[in-house]
Amino acid sequence: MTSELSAVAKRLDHAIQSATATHQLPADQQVDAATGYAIQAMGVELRQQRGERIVGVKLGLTSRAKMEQVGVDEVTWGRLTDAMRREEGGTLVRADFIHPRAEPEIAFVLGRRLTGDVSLAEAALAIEAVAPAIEIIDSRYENFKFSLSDVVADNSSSAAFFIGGYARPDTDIANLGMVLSINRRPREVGSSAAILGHPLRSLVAAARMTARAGHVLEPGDIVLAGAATAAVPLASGMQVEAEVQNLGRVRFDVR
Ligand code: 0L1
Ligand code: MG
Repeated sequence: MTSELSAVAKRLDHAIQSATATHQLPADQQVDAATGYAIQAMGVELRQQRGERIVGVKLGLTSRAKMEQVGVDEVTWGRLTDAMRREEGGTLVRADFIHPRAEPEIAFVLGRRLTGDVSLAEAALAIEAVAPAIEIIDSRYENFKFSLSDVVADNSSSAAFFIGGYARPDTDIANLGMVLSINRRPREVGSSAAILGHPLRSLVAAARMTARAGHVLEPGDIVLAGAATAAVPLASGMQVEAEVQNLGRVRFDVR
């Protein structure tokens, strides 16, 4: 069984490295979500063997708009590595990805360890800074089609991320306007309240869900809280910008 899971992890890792889509697990070989997370851990281990370092986690499918876009209705999480982080204002090379999409998010940076069942107040106290962010998702599956366990195995589609300037940890993030613009025109508009009702709930969920897999959120870790809107497919030549009210902007160009 372990060797079969490891083969799936290797196949997904090859899809990442070669920027070519692969197939979902066939219907009669589908696994449960816990097994999906085991495959995810094996895949991230392959990245670590190449020298990548885990720098945080992302929460996925935290808004109704996102769940409807892909037809999966459970919150998921994935691991972020240093190699996935891109410089704010920089360039994303389209050819490095299969069918990338961008989505506007809020990022937390932790100032202290956060793990297990924590309250909203404990989560708030663990935040060192908040920032506007863009996550690049790039399902490794053909046609962006997957089940819950497929997407979990695929590190919740995470491919890259950009983080803007940091704001104070006590910034009110309950209901901030979030706009994703392409070539300076708004394409997706939402509110941070669409992220589980309040982005802080994502942090609580991150502490709880990661602990279940034995993963602890440490000081300095980044937590991407999830998108407020549907994700936008990217093409070469696009200028992409996310603006989060009171937090500021983050942008990049697609080459
Ligand atoms: O970050 C996200 O919400 C994406 C989670 C996985 C589903 C997708 O690929 O859209
Ligand atoms: Mg996301």
